[in-house]
Amino acid sequence: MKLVVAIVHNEDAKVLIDVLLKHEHRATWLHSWGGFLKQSNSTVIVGVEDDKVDEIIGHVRENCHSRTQTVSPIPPIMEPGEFFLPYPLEVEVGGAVVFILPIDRFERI
Ligand code: 2BA
Repeated sequence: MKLVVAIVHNEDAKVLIDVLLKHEHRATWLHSWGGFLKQSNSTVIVGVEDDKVDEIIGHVRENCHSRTQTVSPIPPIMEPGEFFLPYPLEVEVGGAVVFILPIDRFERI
């Protein structure tokens, strides 16, 4: 068994969860926070049999889309007389960042 951990855009998480449930998978939606952008994102975790992992990744691929986001850099600590012209920086986020972890043991109690 594997744990698929997918970090996705908030707007894609609901659609992804709906698709997973429609295909009779169980999933958990965690609200998370990107370390670089300091913006909210979503972590979807799915425990599945090994032979279902590719299907789950297929659903993620179909339903999670990349986006360009603009970040305003934090001004550095300035010495008197120094100049800093902040300019927005564009980064491409996602479609999804996916980790696949082995599960030693699974129990529903
Ligand atoms: P954030 O950390 O907020 O990163 C958002 C996007 O900013 C990243 O998109 C990437 O394009 C860019 N970025 C991140 N760190 C950077 C850096 N040091 N320098 C330049 N650009 C940087 P994605 O790679 O698609 O990542 C989307 C979100 O997935 C991340 O949000 C983070 O929450 C998670 N993530 C990505 N890689 C991870 C990893 N190795 N471990 C844990 N979480 C990860």
